[in-house]
Amino acid sequence: MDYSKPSRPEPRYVSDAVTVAAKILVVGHFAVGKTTFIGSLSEIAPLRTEERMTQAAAHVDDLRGAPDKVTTTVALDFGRLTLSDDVVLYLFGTPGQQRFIQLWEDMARGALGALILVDPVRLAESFPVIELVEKYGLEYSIAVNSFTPDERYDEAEIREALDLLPDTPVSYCDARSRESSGQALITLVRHLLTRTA
Ligand SMILES: Nc1nc2c(ncn2[C@@H]2O[C@H](COP(=O)(O)OP(=O)(O)O)[C@@H](O)[C@H]2O)c(=O)[nH]1
Ligand SMILES: [Mg+2]
Repeated sequence: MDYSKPSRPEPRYVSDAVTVAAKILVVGHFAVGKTTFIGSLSEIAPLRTEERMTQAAAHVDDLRGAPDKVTTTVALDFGRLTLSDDVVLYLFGTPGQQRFIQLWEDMARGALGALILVDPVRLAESFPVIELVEKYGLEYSIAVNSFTPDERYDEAEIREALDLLPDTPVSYCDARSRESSGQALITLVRHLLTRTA
């Protein structure tokens, strides 16, 4: 038994009590932590479609800020999280690279909303992602993935840089932590509930 990992339920099938299933997109630019985030939260072994990056991708995917990254998601990440007795979330991680734009069309269909992961030191890379989410009319919240937890990035500055509406929630998370990622997701779900109520 590996006690270093937080214990989590690993039911293979969704409980019969589940009456609400919601599709949530987890989006963000390259290397912002999408695969890590879904991996932390999913109660089923997350489906990943990672491929080793080739030299050819070095020109396309900007490795600044993630020099150790050796794989990249070529299609999507998929995970599942039972939120309460009757609510289950399906998490779809969508690659942020511009060349995957066609995927968004399919991914956005039927989605309740999107969690946009941002890296506070690479905010400009999030502009095209936010644009896409808005283009598909998805409600969203922002999760600032803190790669350097000791450094506190000012929420007001992030809001201004990303030109967010006052009611767009901003939370801080560490995508490697189930607890922290869960809080960011709950912030999004609360926001979605106020919008659909
Ligand atoms: N320090 C730190 N590293 C992280 C965090 N989230 C992701 N990483 C690392 O950043 C790299 C990119 O993450 P990944 O999930 O593959 O990004 P993706 O391209 O958005 O799917 C990986 O090496 C992760 O282990 C975090 O919150 N803190
Ligand atoms: Mg990925």
